[in-house]
Amino acid sequence: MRWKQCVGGLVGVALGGGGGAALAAPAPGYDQTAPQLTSVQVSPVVDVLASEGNQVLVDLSATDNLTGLRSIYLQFTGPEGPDGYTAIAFASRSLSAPVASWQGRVVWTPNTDTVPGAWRLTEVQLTDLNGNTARYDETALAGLGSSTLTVRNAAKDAAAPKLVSGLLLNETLSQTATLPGGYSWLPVYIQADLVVRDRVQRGYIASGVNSAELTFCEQTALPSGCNWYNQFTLEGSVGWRRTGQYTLNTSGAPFHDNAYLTLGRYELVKVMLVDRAGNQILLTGTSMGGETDFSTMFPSTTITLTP
Ligand SMILES: [Ca+2]
Ligand SMILES: [Ca+2]
Repeated sequence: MRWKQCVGGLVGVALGGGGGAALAAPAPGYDQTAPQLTSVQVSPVVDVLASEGNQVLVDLSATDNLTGLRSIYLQFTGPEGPDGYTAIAFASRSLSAPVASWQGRVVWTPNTDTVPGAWRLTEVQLTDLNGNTARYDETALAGLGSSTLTVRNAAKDAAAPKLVSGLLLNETLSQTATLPGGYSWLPVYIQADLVVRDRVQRGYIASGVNSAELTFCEQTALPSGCNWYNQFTLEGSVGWRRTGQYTLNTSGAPFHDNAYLTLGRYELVKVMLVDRAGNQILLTGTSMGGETDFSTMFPSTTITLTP
């Protein structure tokens, strides 16, 4: 077994035959040298909604000593997406015949799901017909031309939904209530409607509201104003794509889900909204030290649990 160091630090391995016996040396003149990148140029701006200029064009020049350049692989790194992960994209090209000297183009086509913002070409790999691979990182690429670009994508939803208003459909719930006509063990639900807005732009279905969660907690004299041992939530999801303004129904069964709940007055303290692109916003009520005054959006913000 023979280890060899390729350009850019990638380690490759060449295996000989012989079932573990001493390996034969490569034939004289055997190509063990990876291709070399001599220049790189990335188109600086791409707009995914443009009819022209919606592709990232990467112009490259490379050479190889003997067997010839066979394939090119590119990796792009973008901004952090709404899911909290850094966006990554790839492009590659195989040449129909290996060449000793090559000038050409590799294309990456971002789409309406691509995270907009500043992107970088962070890796180029060149492989010759013998499998020797040269790997160029971001630092090496910066010395060979241009490697940064901007992706414009007005179709990508990067904004969290907005809460317009809300209405608590029940303001009291009795511990001994039963569902009319139902078995005694069936839960009795509390419901709230939320009017929520999520964007539409340029005729594209951007994202749309996906789900909401309301948290109520028992009012206490604690400094936080909230007894977190006594809380319940109402939840709702849209189930299909709805953009623009939409009334979302949420519900929960306080006594069924939390048998330990004490009776008394519970205050709406948090609203979480999530859209289909994963953007989310957590609104915290002023009673909890937050910035959202739910009393300006809801006619009433309390639910009372009674005997
Ligand atoms: Ca070579
Ligand atoms: Ca949105």
